Amino acid sequence: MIQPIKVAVIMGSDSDLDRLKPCLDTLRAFEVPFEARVLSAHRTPAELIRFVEEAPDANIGVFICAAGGAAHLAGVVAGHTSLPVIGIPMDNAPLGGLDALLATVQMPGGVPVATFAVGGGGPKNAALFAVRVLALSNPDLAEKMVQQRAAMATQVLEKDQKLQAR
Ligand code: RP5
Repeated sequence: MIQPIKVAVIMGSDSDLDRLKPCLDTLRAFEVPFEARVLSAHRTPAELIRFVEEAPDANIGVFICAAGGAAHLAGVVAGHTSLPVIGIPMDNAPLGGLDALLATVQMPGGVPVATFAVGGGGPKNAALFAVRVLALSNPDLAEKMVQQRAAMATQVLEKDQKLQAR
């Protein structure tokens, strides 16, 4: 039996977990299997690299990496894999996330990290982007994505009608 491709969600600390809830909830909503791990580019470098190198054997197809402060997690992962890497800068450090945004997004040419917004829709959009990557080879997932977009549009139009009826 063909195993579904998984998403690896790596966070630099368990203090990132609450902010990642919209990301994990979105993956659950699409019934995308994922593995969530706390692994740090700085505190557990050897374990992180081992996990990244073993990922293809674990049927992992996409990485989502969330870190704050000196957020090197996504970049280090991207340097050790050819799989797509998505970065989410966390805003739980004293500089409010700008530090993490710059550390995540300013990658050298040749080592891409698809970087999403600090706070707001960032964690959710990171998950939706991972779903879109997997949907390229999964027609069921592609159909769910179409349905999700239609449902979102319906919700907005309902709100518009309510506003006009006031
Ligand atoms: C980063 O440092 C983590 O991703 C986290 O966002 C931040 C603070 O970590 P803790 O000191 O709360 O463990 O590596």
